[in-house]
Amino acid sequence: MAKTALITGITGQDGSYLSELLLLKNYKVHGLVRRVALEDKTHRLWRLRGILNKINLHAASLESYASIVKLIQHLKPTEIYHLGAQSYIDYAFKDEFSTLNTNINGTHYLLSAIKEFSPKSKFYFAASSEMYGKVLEIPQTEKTPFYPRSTYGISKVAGFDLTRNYREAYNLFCCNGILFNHESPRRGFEFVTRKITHAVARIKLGIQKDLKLGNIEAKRDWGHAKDYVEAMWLMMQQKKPEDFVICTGKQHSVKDFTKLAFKTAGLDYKKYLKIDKNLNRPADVQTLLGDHSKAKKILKWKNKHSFEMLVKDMVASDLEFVEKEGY
Ligand code: NDP
Ligand code: GDR
Repeated sequence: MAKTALITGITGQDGSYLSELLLLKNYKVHGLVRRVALEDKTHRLWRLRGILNKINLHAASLESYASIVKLIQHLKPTEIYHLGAQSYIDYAFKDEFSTLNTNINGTHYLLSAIKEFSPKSKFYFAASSEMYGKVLEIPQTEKTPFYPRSTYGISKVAGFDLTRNYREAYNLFCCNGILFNHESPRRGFEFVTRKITHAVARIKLGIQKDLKLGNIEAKRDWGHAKDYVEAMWLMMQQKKPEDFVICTGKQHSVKDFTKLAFKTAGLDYKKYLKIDKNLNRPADVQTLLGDHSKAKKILKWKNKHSFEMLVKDMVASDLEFVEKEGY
């Protein structure tokens, strides 16, 4: 019988790639979406447009236990991938309360509903390298203590602990993927990599003059989202639920990304980059670098895309996008 997967956050970057991967593996794919998404498919479901007739979308809310219970009771999915979250860190500083409410309660509601109504469902939680925040060790592994620097990071630590606790207390199959930054042509425009590649394309095509960025010295371990959704699936196929760091083990600064993105389009970043201090965060994460030895050993996972391949993919895609859409 075909496996069934329920994905929260299916409209996002990772949700769309994961859906495509699971469809290739013959899963029946279901997604939890906000009701408004079904009313405005062109804008809100753009990442899913190629597979809309192959997946099932259900209107529900991460803020409503009742709506989650109804869905879990009805579907009793083989696997649940919980990717839905307020994931933008600048916004977490602007609205701490909704970030904490959605991210912590959403995770708790799902776990509680699984325990009560579908204890055989496997559960994946989208934890994050943001949990390491002001890093206490370099590189970061599954054993590195957390020191979050935003309500987003705090909400992910809470989700991580809830997931681990439900695994230990109720013997459920629950695992945490501690994923480092991963990007793609489907990245939201508010995140720095997409902001850069979109601006590069607009500058190249003469519709933007410069690019304003905040902290360009921040360093990240950037991978490609296509590789990272494979790791999520692999975690769910193990005999034993465990937590894994997923990263490339290579680090670059925002400035490095900018330089390479402009160079890929045949431009010199120095002519266009402007620093805007208003874009700095009240508390930023200055450096992140992961160690994926455990994933390599147990999941046999490693990233296929290099940093250079990622930048090239995003710039090429944005040049095509801007040329076609004109914005
Ligand atoms: P996106 O921001 O692209 O997608 C977030 C998803 O969550 C969207 O589908 C969004 O739906 C949904 N969502 C947000 N708020 C709510 C809500 N109140 N109710 C229901 N759904 C909601 O994120 P990514 O795909 O990049 O990331 C997926 C997950 O992985 C997130 O949990 C993120 O925090 C985490 N993560 C991401 C990393 C990365 O580098 N990309 C690294 C580590 C962790 P809608 O379209 O309706 O807004
Ligand atoms: P991050 O990603 O905060 O790491 O969270 P983001 O791309 O937003 O920022 C990365 C770094 O770039 C610096 N920066 C800017 N960032 C943005 N967005 N816009 C700017 O103009 C700008 N200028 C400099 C930031 O200060 C920061 O240091 C992402 C999200 O996907 C989370 O959900 C996920 O958990 C983590 O990655 C891992």
